[in-house]
Amino acid sequence: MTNQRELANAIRVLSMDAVQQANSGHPGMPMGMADIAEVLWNQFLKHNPQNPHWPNRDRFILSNGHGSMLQYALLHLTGYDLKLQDLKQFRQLHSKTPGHPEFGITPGVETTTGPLGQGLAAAVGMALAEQLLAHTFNRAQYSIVDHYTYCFVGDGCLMEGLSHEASSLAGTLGLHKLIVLWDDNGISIDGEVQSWFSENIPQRFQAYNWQVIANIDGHNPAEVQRAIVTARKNRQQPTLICCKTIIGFGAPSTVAGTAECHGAALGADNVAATRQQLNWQEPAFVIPAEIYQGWDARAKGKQVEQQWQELFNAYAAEYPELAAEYQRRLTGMLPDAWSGSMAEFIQQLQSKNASVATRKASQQVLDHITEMLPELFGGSADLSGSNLTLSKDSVAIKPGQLRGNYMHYGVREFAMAGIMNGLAVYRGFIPYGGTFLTFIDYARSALRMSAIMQQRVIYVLTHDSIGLGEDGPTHQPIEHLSMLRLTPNVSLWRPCDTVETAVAWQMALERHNGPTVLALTRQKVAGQVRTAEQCAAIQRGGYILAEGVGAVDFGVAGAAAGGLQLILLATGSEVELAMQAREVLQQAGYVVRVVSMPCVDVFSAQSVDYQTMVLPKQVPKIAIEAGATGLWYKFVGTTGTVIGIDRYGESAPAEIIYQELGITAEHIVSTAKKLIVDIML
Ligand SMILES: Cc1ncc(C[n+]2csc(CCOP(=O)(O)OP(=O)(O)O)c2C)c(N)n1
Ligand SMILES: [Mg+2]
Repeated sequence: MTNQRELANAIRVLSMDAVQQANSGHPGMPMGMADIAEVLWNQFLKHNPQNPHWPNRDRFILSNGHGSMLQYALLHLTGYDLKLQDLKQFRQLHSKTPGHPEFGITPGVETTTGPLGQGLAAAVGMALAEQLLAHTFNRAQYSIVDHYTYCFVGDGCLMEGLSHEASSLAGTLGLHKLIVLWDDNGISIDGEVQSWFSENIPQRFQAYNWQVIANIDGHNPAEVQRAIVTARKNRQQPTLICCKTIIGFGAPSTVAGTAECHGAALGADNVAATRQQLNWQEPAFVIPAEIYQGWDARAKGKQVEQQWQELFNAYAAEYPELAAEYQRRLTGMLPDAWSGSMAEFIQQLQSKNASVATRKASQQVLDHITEMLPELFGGSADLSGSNLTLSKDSVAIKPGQLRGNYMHYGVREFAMAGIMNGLAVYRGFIPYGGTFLTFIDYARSALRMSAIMQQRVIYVLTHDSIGLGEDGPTHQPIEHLSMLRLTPNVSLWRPCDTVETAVAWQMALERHNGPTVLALTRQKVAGQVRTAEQCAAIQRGGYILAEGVGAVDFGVAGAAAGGLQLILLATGSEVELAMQAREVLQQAGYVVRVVSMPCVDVFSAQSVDYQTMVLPKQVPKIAIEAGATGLWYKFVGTTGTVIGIDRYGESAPAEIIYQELGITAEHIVSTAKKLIVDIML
């Protein structure tokens, strides 16, 4: 029989050897948390290594993701499809063992972690997802959704402000199946943390309404085991287990307990000394059969999944509709009625052609879709009335009442985004959350994680320009639209009216490989007239909204030859200005086309033929957007002009700021005349 320490030592040697082989990585944390991980995984974690997607598995999140070798060792040892060969490829190109755990790359990795604190926020999202699904789908005798979410955090995670935001929400909502284990090793990269991290963590978490189990020796399996038992018994609060550990446990005392072993290979001598100290006989990457046996979780995993499957089959027999809906939710497919209903709705909006703010239009969309899409889970960072994220069918969750489809996140943009990531990777939900566009900066790193993980998270970002008016430069986004467009995998829509807003929502919901930002106006914008063909073309991201009168249609790319003199290219609230300017220019005898481009990334993915039909190369162009100008030169070229804003805004009524910064129809007209004359010269 192997003892628990020997099982844990397998993690230690695999971690130090993989880091040594890569000459890169973090051995200290896996060596320090190995005993805790051994207890959790061998005695508590409910999972099936042969099916990492089994929906009722416990979730395990390594928020201190730099210790990735801990997770890889666990996955390998318990029988996931992660071979020794994969561990030997630690941190190498295209391996299944990247530097930090990455969602979608390694079986068993639930979410990407590495930016400290974000794993904890995602874990809160997953624990919330579990409760929400349980409330929707469980029936008497049938707890088909019933599992724990375990999360490892380091000092760094708890230093990050995000841990405050996320833990505060978890405590307030009483997410009792969330169990967090803190690696209290007193060390971070710069050394001993007492000079920069000295608050009383147990008291801090008690103040959040957590159960705190303090002073656990993280190298004493019996203590850790008892703490987890206590944690699981709590029906009201999440639990923090504070585990005192020694970073690099097992390594020589010159290294263990110091920042030395945080993020560098131990070195051949120290690796050899550690082997001796741990009494580990085998060479690198050799694990004795009895150690594998002690870890192998496949038989038990298969059995627990099978038991659950039997329960689910009985449930499906008694509640066939619920079971089918549960399965639909997990696949992420929209309901059958979806596309027909949306097409009809968009037609109606076009025929009404109302002039409303696009944030209001967005709310109209939500009123139409929320009942139809129970997977929608909305929220706002305390700006529900401004973002207009509440629909007539929204039900806000509250402590003790986790039945609902909306969350008041409070003023916690970062946690909102991090929690939405947790909900999205969990599956069964399409999270959307609102704040002002400018405050996406607070959530930026979590939005980047939605993008890296290609998750369907919808950011409803209102007050999208100086058009918000009096609140002034701190609230007026300038560089944000460009920043978001530059972020890979993010799709950004800046619709100009109700119809484009509805299409933007449709595209966001039907997108399965990344987050979408909806940039919406605070102020009213004019409804635009469209033919059915133009309505359909919105889905291409950019389209001809108004053709130059007098232009002869010579077919694709022939418009320039047909007398078209200028293209005004605009997005969102500036489309209306472009239309006004076109009117004046047409009256003066110029032949001017207006192109509306609500979504640059979708337009850029169209065929070259389509793109050049909409924006023929030879025709001079002016792009107009109330934001940073740089990116628009890609479309207008060196001969074109961009009317935008490359400075901070002002506090004043919106019309006055538009005047002051030259975002007006008059300025477009004068710029256009000058451009046409210059080109003729
Ligand atoms: C947001 C963020 N900032 C900085 C880093 C770089 N970083 C990685 S680990 C670490 C120290 C973390 O300390 P701790 O959690 O105590 O880890 P330990 O040294 O105990 O393993 C830092 C600063 C990061 N990964 N994420
Ligand atoms: Mg530490």
